[in-house]
Amino acid sequence: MLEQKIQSEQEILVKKKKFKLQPRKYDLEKTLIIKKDRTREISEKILFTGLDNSGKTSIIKVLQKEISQIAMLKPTRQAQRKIFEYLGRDISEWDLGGQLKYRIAYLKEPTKYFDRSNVCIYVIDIQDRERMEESISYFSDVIKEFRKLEISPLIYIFFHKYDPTYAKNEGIHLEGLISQLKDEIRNIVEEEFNVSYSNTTIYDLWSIISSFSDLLLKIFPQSELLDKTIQEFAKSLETENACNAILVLDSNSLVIGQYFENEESKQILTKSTPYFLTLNDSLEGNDVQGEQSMVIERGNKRFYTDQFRIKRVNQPLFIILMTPKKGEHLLREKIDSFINLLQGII
Ligand SMILES: Nc1nc2c(ncn2[C@@H]2O[C@H](COP(=O)(O)OP(=O)(O)OP(=O)(O)O)[C@@H](O)[C@H]2O)c(=O)[nH]1
Ligand SMILES: [Mg+2]
Repeated sequence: MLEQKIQSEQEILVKKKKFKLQPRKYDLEKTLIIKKDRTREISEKILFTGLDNSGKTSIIKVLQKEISQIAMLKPTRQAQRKIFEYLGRDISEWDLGGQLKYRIAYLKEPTKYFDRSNVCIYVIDIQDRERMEESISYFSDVIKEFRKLEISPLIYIFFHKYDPTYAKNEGIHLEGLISQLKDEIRNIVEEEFNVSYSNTTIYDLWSIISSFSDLLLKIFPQSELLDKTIQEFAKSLETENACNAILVLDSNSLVIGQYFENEESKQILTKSTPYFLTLNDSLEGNDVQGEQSMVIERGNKRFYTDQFRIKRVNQPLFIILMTPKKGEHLLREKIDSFINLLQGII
């Protein structure tokens, strides 16, 4: 049933895609570009921008699993560009150093820095109240450049340095500041841009990984279908195995899909995930699907983990399922058929 439904949705998606990509007959050049792009994969551009010292490079270091380097960071000079792979697609990540001299330079040459951006992550240091006005003013400048370039990238505002102890001590004052900032941002972008907000901190790695994964899933065309598949699979298990949570991650620990029955399950699984990944990495295996699987029981929970490969991606993907311990063991075939479905979509 599930497989059938997913298949028909997949067909619809393929049809939609075909329809969209249908080149006009007389436009030979366009046809060639489309063909080239379909084999080479279109590269997406993600901008990290905001004032100096707001934490942009630190966020990137978390995403690159180079956390130990955060303590030694120096201000970024000009724009630093890196390419990384997400589900077989090349994504270029631009870290725009935020010192005033660089900000002035970017605004002078907007085409060079801002053009063709698919996503703009604007980082605001919420602990630096003295520079709020400056930060909002620069955000407004960046939006103006997007308007001039006639592009409307997805805007992600990271209210950064939302450290657990700071947030606890500041309480409603901090929430007040954030809602005031949201109002100002809404006035600047009006209806033209799609804006999302996240509270992030390097003291909660998940806050960064999940926000970044969320935006990648938005620019990844199959995301809706992928998400549906995971939700449906989780629900199909409910009666027999009562699945509490599922996470599918890539080799950079970025989330490809997720399901959480409730907040408690989310907390348990997201906090324990780094440990499962470390355990998995430290055990040798021959990389055959199923051979890397682990079942771990602790308290009243049971965790199933496995690694699997998909054609377009060089590195293996990782899946973790959490169920109550009291239920029956999950059948291996169920996990295998779920992995097969994912392979079909990704
Ligand atoms: N308390 C706290 N400090 C952070 C956090 N993230 C980064 N920092 C600190 O903020 C400072 C600036 O971080 P960077 O990542 O270099 O800032 P940047 O935005 O890249 O700065 P430029 O490169 O000059 O534009 C460093 O001392 C970091 O350790 C956070 O979540 N909480
Ligand atoms: Mg930097």
